[in-house]
Amino acid sequence: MMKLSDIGFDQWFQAHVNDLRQEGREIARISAVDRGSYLIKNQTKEIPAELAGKFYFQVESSVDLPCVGDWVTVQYHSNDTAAIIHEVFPRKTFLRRKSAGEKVDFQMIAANIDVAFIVQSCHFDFNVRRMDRYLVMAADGGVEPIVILTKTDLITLEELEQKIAAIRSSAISARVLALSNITGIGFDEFQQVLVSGSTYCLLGSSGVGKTTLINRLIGQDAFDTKAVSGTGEGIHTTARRQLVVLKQGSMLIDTPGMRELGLIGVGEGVDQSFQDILRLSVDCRYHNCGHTQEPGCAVRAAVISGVLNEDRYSSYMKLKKESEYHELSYIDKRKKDRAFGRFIKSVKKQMKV
Ligand SMILES: Nc1nc2c(ncn2[C@@H]2O[C@H](COP(=O)(O)OP(=O)(O)OP(=O)(O)O)[C@@H](O)[C@H]2O)c(=O)[nH]1
Ligand SMILES: [Mg+2]
Ligand SMILES: [Zn+2]
Repeated sequence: MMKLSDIGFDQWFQAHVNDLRQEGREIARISAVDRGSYLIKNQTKEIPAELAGKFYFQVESSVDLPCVGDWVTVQYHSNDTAAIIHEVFPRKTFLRRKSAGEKVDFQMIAANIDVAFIVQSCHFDFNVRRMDRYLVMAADGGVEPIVILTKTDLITLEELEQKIAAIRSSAISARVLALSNITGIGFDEFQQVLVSGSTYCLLGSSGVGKTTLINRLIGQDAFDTKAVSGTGEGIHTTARRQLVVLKQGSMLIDTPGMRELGLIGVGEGVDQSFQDILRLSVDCRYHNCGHTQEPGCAVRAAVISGVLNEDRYSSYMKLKKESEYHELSYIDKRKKDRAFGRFIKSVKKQMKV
């Protein structure tokens, strides 16, 4: 029989068991999340699970809800064919991004990940600035990143070398693996990275070959993949986040392709999508021009002369404000969290005495 440690439960989590576990509750890991429905995994099986009622009124942020990779306490019912999720263990590491919309919040992608594979296709998808954002995301959650370049069969060796040089020249120090799911070149090196008992997460745009990579590891077409359109744009084939246990003992989480950059980090996403305005702003008189009433503003001038569409200008201003607001509020929130953490620590200390 498998042990919980075979699916990643270690001393770090063990240390929290006494705080969390109550009579009649068992430990399990979230293995799939599809909107509101969950699958959990334990030593013997994978079964559906639901959230305990308290989640619906206690949770303040979506970050407090279980996500794939989380360790939880559960209560089994219906002859152990279903379960209720009660508590979420603290997260050793995590991957998250900013939620879409105006609220200051984050969306969890996966928890308790040892290594994040940042997957980009050599064809169409390759973009070092986007790679940076994923690297920031991994660093934010304490996850080691490894870059994987797929579809090397579609470019020449020389082109591949140029891409790797581009990564290195922008000071990215993460390990870079290149492979083709079609020819299998580079696949052995990728497999050697996988350590039994460790958990990996595949991140990257739609259509880069994340699911194909998993299918290749499993040795069969267990999960759906779909051809990308002529422009190289993916169509979001994978809809849910799912943890797969490989025969050799490591765990791999597949995620749906992420749509756009702006949602990953904080702030810069807007400038990425408004390169035209960014280029215009180079000619603003002041370096820190806000593009509203400042004298010599090249962006305003472009709106007035009709070079820049008024709607595009206002959409840019709106998004810019929103992302700056998010950035500031988030920094505030973090400060408060840290202050609260110190408070809890001091209370605990006093209790020990
Ligand atoms: N030429 C080539 N095609 C590949 C390679 N890897 C994957 N593909 C193809 O790319 C398409 C998309 O692959 P998927 O595995 O569905 O991509 P994904 O990253 O899982 O996409 P989402 O689930 O939408 O996030 C499929 O048609 C694959 O056959 C590769 O190394 N070379
Ligand atoms: Mg997929
Ligand atoms: Zn300006």
